[in-house]
Amino acid sequence: MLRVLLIDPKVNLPIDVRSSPSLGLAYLAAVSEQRGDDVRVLDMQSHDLSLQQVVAEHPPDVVGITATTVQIESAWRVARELRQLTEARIVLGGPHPTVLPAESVQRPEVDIVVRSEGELTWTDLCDHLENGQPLDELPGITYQREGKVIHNPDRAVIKDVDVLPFPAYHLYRMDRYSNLQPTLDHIEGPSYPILSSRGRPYRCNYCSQILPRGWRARSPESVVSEWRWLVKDLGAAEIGVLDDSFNTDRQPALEICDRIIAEGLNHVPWIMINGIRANLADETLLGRMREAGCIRTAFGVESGNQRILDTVIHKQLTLDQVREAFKAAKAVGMETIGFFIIGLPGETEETMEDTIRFACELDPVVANFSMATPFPGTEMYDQVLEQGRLLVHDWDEFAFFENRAQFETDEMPAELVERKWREAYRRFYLRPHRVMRTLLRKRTWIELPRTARMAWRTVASG
Ligand code: B12
Repeated sequence: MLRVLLIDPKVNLPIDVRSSPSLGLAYLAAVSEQRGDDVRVLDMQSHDLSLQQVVAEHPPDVVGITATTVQIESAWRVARELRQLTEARIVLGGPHPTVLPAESVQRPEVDIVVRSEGELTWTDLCDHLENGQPLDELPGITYQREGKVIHNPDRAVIKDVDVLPFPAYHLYRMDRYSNLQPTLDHIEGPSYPILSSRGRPYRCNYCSQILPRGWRARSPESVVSEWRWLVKDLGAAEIGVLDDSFNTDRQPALEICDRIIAEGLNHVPWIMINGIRANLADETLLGRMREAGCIRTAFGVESGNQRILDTVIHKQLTLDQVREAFKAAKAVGMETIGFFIIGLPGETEETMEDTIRFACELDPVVANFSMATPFPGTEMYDQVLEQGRLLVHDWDEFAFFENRAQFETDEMPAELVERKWREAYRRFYLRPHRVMRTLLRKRTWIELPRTARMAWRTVASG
């Protein structure tokens, strides 16, 4: 038994990231408890406890810190502070350290990086640390030995994801979270995330992927038993499906919906947070999802220009398929969210214009325009280093809802991308029927001060 502390460091972003607990850490906490460890989770986003307080109450043997790119500097700060407070081994994991493990282990405040999927490596690592075994045979980690960075071989992914325990939400203060999409809904009661599959069969050039290509679905029985637990035992008032590709295979997706309906769990609303594949979203599937309680789905549209979709981001999607999917979702009474990217490498003013027009044509409830962000480890990152100029230098700035373009090329200056991005928001949201629709949503009034602040930031920065 080890005393384990798992930390989700703070990140400064204009969006609300206190929506729900980090699923990755909740899974790690669950497997650690299964191993017999005494686990504590600290979500620095939503808890105001100091590290001193937590370490004093729960002196850890090992600390695990999660980090995306925009969170990594904060993760290092936390690790530095912990170094002063405890002798515990400090381990980093998550999207950023997975792609740049050496960068973290070369820092004196970090001992080990766990790369990619974490559950098996984490429990194996805890076994090794507890028994004082050497780390050289342990797959999936990077560490330093005698001043040299050692990358042990990769660990194979978990083939049967059904074997994992349910995430350890009892270690979270659920009252500290808002609901999953607080600008759209006001839901009394806790919101929980769920993951029905891991990975994705497609590989778009902008997408940060830490798992090898491939898609592993849980069985519908396993997914629905977790769903039942969330609704009946934990009192979920809302569920957010976080899959990268929920509808890669429509048969299990349909079966999940059928079981939710058959068990009468469909009174609890759920939303697809991360987008489903538009080319696989027909009216039958969407209708069944709606019947099972899904009130809203996102689609990763990215661009309104077919050349950009085909040759730049390899999206394997046609604009007509996207049109059909939005039509089908609206036909079954589901709300839609569209994710769009402005300023992809190779874009021109015309292609960005196509994206703005396409967003207006599709007319989702929410259009999310992000400026293209080249995350390390992606094809886009390499492309930008080769053909363009990176304009941001701190990892803190790799967030795509800021007002600044993060790179430019000779053909696509930052000023143009920033102008089209602001234009996208103005033109999408300031259409008269949009303004009416926004005003008619009950939630709008509760959110008005915050929305006004965001809108002012966008417009004033022009
Ligand atoms: C849901 C989600 C969100 C939610 C988070 C809700 C929440 N409370 O968790 C919201 C909407 C708030 C969000 C926000 C953002 N997100 Co987000 N999000 C996701 C999404 C779709 C799922 C995350 C998830 O739960 N995965 C499932 C769990 C099981 O996997 P995991 O988190 O990776 O954890 C596993 C491993 O990474 C590892 N691991 C993780 N941490 C640790 C720590 C230790 C110690 C160890 C040993 C192992 C380990 O083990 C875990 C279990 O296997 C991912 C895409 C994806 N498929 O992962 C993007 C993703 C994580 N998000 C991304 C981004 C960019 C953002 C934003 C920065 C967007 C922005 N505004 O600019 C923000 C900031 C988030 C932040 N905290 O820094 C990127 C990160 C890329 C990068 N290199 O940084 C991803 C990968 C999407 C992508 N493909 O590009 N996001």
